[in-house]
Amino acid sequence: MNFQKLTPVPQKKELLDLAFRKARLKGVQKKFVGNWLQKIRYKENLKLDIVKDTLVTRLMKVLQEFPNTMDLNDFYVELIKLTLDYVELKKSFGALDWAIKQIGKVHRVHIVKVNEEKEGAKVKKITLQYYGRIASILKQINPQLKYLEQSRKTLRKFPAIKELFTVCLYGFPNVGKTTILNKLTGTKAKVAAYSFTTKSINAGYMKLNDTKVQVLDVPGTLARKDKMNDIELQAELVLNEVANVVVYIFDLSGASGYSIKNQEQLLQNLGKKRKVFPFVNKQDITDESLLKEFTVKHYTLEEIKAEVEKLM
Ligand SMILES: Nc1nc2c(ncn2[C@@H]2O[C@H](COP(=O)(O)OP(=O)(O)OP(=O)(O)O)[C@@H](O)[C@H]2O)c(=O)[nH]1
Ligand SMILES: [Mg+2]
Repeated sequence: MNFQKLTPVPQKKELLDLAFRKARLKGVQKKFVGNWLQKIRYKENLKLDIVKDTLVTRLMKVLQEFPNTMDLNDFYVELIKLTLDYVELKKSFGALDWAIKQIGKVHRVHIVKVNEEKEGAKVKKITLQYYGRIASILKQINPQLKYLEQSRKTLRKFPAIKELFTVCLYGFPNVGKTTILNKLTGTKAKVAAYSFTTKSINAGYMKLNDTKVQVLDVPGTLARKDKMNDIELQAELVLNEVANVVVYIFDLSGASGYSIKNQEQLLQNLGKKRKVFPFVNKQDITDESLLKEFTVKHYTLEEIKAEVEKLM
């Protein structure tokens, strides 16, 4: 699923401006034949059609583009539930559906009116009434259009996760997860000298044994289950739903600001559900004595790659 490509959800004003402008232009451009009353009727019929078609097409496009949770894998369904109001989202789709049907109804009613009206001057009034009804339908779904656009902006930040063998880089903020991702996969994700640089999940790919392996860099977590923010919850979700292997990154240098004890605790919290390979980063700025005293069995990146190859 490619959430990045979702087009912005058009809002009430934009939709009305577009539909009415198109109708006006076509009404002026097109030559109509017949007597005076017929010409007016044709012209107003055309305007009514254009407004309906423009709006219905746009609203349908929103419905078609948004992901259907039925087609998504568990990871994305969970992520949607964590980051969006799922009920509100469903309601918004319902509201758009309702609007599409309403527009169709109002269109049919006014077409009949236009074709039955005998006085030319009144035909134009019917079009104006129609515009009013259409505007009021859109006004009613405006909160939902807003919610969908807000949701799209959230969805756009979802990682594009593929169904491949997956290595997950995990550890406290600022320990160097993104740096390792870039090293392993040659991606250029943002690295910075302060915590919480990574605000969503970065993905990169490397080849092992001629097979593409997905490497995910998940945002630093403080591991307080009760107080986790959306991003931290995303990290948990990746660990539970997607990761085949975890590379747990230590920073013993003190630069990241987390004690070695806390880092060991977070490693233990990972449990034994999946294979975890500890890696000690920032060795260039770490006291040699600390490295010597460190008792957790750890691996070099080359060793980790070799271990992963065995597990694939
Ligand atoms: N000296 C040294 N600095 C490193 C090393 N690896 C990473 N850094 C620095 O540590 C800082 C944090 O690195 P990131 O890769 O952004 O860390 P992160 O774990 O992704 O951080 P968050 O996304 O905030 O959780 C940056 O300033 C890096 O340049 C290393 O091996 N040696
Ligand atoms: Mg990072």
